[in-house]
Amino acid sequence: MSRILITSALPYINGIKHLGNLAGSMLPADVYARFQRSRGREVLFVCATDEHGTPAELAAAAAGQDVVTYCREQHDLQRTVAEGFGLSWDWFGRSSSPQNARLTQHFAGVLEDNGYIEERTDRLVYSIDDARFLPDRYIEGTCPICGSPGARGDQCDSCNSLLDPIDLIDPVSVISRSRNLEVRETRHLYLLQSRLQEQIRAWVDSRPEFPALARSIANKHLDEGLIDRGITRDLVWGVPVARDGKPRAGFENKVFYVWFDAPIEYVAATEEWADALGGDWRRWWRTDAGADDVRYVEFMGKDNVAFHTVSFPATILGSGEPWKTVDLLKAFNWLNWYGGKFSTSQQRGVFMDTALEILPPDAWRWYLTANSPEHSDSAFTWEQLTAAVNRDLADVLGNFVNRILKFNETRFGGVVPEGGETGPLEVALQAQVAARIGDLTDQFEAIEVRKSAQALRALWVLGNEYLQEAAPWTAIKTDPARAAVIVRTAINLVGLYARVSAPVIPFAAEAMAAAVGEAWPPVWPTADSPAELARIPAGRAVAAPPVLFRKIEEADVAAWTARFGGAA
Ligand code: B3M
Ligand code: ZN
Repeated sequence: MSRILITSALPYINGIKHLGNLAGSMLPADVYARFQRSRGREVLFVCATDEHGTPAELAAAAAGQDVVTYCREQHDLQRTVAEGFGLSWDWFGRSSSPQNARLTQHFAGVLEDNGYIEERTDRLVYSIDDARFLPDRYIEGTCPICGSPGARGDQCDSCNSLLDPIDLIDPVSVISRSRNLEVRETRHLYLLQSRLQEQIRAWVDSRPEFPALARSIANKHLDEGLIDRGITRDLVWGVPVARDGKPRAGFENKVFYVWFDAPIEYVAATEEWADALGGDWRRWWRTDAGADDVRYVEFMGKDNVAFHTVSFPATILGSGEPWKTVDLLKAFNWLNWYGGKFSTSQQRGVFMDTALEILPPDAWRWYLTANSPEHSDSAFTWEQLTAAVNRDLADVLGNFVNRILKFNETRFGGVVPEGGETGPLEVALQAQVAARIGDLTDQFEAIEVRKSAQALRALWVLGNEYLQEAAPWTAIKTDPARAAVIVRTAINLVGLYARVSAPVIPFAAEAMAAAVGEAWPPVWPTADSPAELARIPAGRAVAAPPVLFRKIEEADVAAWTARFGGAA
């Protein structure tokens, strides 16, 4: 499989995302995309803002903007911070695109033709004071399943259950806080997931690459029995309920539910990309157009897994059309924030925009990769962040790079020296480098995020160990030719580090590559470590980069704690 399609969960449009969102979908997806590109694979990495539904309407109202303007502005803001973090999407689309409207209406049409959509009369919560129905997040109350207060109409954040607004205990309108609510009848479209139960189970079973977290969430829903879901809402902002340009009678004031059209945007974003840049989107998504040899990998937080293992597959499989489905669904747990969760609604934690005000992107990328909420929840702490930056990046990697390039400047005039033959220390180094590159490659391939970081750090450590043992500062006094071999070898390690570190810390990696004249974008090294450590030839001018990683001081932590909270 030489082509890889990568998507990360589409960030909601309602504001800049927090570091938990970054750590649990966008960042690991980007690391994987960068790794696979450097392996020479054809990669298409798409994302988009998820713009429909009640969260968008509510956030626009809170911002005093019309929803169209709000979404356009927020999309641009999210794009800017994503660029700041180096997220290398091939396309960052919008679920409000015409492509998505067309595709969403198409899927609904064929699903209905195939008997998987029917119109039902619903009994829904209507707010008399607001003169409207209250779908999803327009209503709050006590969770009927776990009893926690503040559950939203569509989902309980405490127990992660998907909810039906009508089941909420003691409900209240989010618009007016009115409790003057009643149940009224209205017509809606239902996706008959119950009829697709066995097909979806067979499909999940046919995905051997699903990691445990994704599989267990899928099986939990399948074992409980799939229920039919309303896929339209009484809202104005969304994909109109229409077919072939004709609005559906009785549905003129309704739109498709945001979770129906959002995953379809993965496809539509690819179409947006093709329309804008002249690619062929079918080649990535239609198995009748070549997508059979695409490997499709999705990244998301665990709260999104049910939608991607049950609801979206219901759409795809129910269509009976030859669509590509996900091969590997990499799900993440939560990054917690000091005794609770990061929270967008409560502005608790550090958000992507403010994060970049206090530290460069690579510091965050490294910390969030090394401490990824991968196989269990992980806790953000300023101490761990400090350790990751100061010890790993500054002391291990940055120090090595600077030390050797500075030494080369003072002793060899900044030109890679020729010297004599490599000796036993270099042979031993080559063997270790080969083993560790092999391990790192395996961990990146397996999308073992934390283990990738460990393997990368293990490679960095080799450089300092080698310098410690080889001691070029001693050799230079007695055996300059020997010192030259050490320096040349260590400079080659810098070049190698630039290439293998690029998926995780692309900015520093590019600075390192530039320092030693390595090509960019980087090419992943082979297992032939003698050759990999002899790429940078004698005679090339190299220069120490400006400080790669500034250390975090105690005063920084004190200032950040005061600004963002989070005391030990
Ligand atoms: N926007 C949920 C979230 O932001 C949602 C993901 C959509 S993926 C198709 O967590
Ligand atoms: Zn609950």
